[in-house]
Amino acid sequence: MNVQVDTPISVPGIGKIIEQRNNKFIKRGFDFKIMVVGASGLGKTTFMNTLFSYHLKDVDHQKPVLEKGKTVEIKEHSFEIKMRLTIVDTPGFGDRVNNDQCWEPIVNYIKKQYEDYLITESSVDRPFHFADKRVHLVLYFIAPTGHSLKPIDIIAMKNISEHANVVPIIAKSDHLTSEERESFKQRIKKEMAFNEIKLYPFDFPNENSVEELALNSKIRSFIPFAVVGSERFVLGNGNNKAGHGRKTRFGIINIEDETHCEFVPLKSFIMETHLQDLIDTTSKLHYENYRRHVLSSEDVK
Ligand SMILES: Nc1nc2c(ncn2[C@@H]2O[C@H](COP(=O)(O)OP(=O)(O)OP(=O)(O)O)[C@@H](O)[C@H]2O)c(=O)[nH]1
Ligand SMILES: [Mg+2]
Repeated sequence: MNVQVDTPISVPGIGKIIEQRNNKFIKRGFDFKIMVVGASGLGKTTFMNTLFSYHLKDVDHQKPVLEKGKTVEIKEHSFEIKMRLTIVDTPGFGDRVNNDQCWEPIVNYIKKQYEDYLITESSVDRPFHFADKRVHLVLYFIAPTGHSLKPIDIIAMKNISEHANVVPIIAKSDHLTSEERESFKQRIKKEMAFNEIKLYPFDFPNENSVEELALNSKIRSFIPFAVVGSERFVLGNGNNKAGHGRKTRFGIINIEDETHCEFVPLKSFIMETHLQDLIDTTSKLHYENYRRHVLSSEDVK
């Protein structure tokens, strides 16, 4: 993978900072684990295939990265592309009779990775380098209803965000007009603030530079990112370039065209501008909270 800083999320002076940060990081080699969560059939698997096809297709030009069709179990798929990338695909919410606690297997999975990490880290003969299997980013898929968040989304995001970096996205945003998309975004933002859902990115004013804080607030202006996924290549017409896209009755949606959806800024955010910060925040904030909680409850025993 080539981590070049050609970000559409531009903030003056940020390019050099990210480049230096990422270069150091890549030399060391690192693990990155991304998980997709949300209601059934919202395009989670398709979106991962879209996002990573650019990096992984070279291995096999034909096959999508993840198996197409309904996802029926939490499943890890690992790849070596300078970073050790793991995608965790999960079955959609809403498939079970009782969906009240549907976020629980997700939280259990995240905590299990912390538990394993803590055991390895605390062992007497711990290896100098060991695999980091913690989840660094949870992309939470919201249905493009245009109305408001569903109660299940609020409770799921609230619970998951206590343990990991959560970034919500509006799935299948080709179902919304530009106006609907904008007002839906604003409503979701308000509902998330009202419900005190702690979303990534987090500001650490003592550690972050002015540029990094400006970049975080730019990212917040996008959240929830409105995206479209596609495993297919479409030919361009008129002003459209060829690229990943969807052919609809009304024309072609090119997912890399920023007037169509926010795939490009989201890709840049995950793979370039915030890659290292996602890993650091997992370690310094979420894992640390877990560790403190576990060790302090052991003290009590
Ligand atoms: N219109 C539209 N359709 C999409 C989009 N992304 C995926 N789809 C279609 O939606 C259907 C479901 O896609 P999946 O990727 O299997 O959805 P999923 O969320 O992984 O589904 P589960 O694993 O069952 O939860 C497929 O027919 C996709 O082609 C999108 O952005 N827009
Ligand atoms: Mg799936």
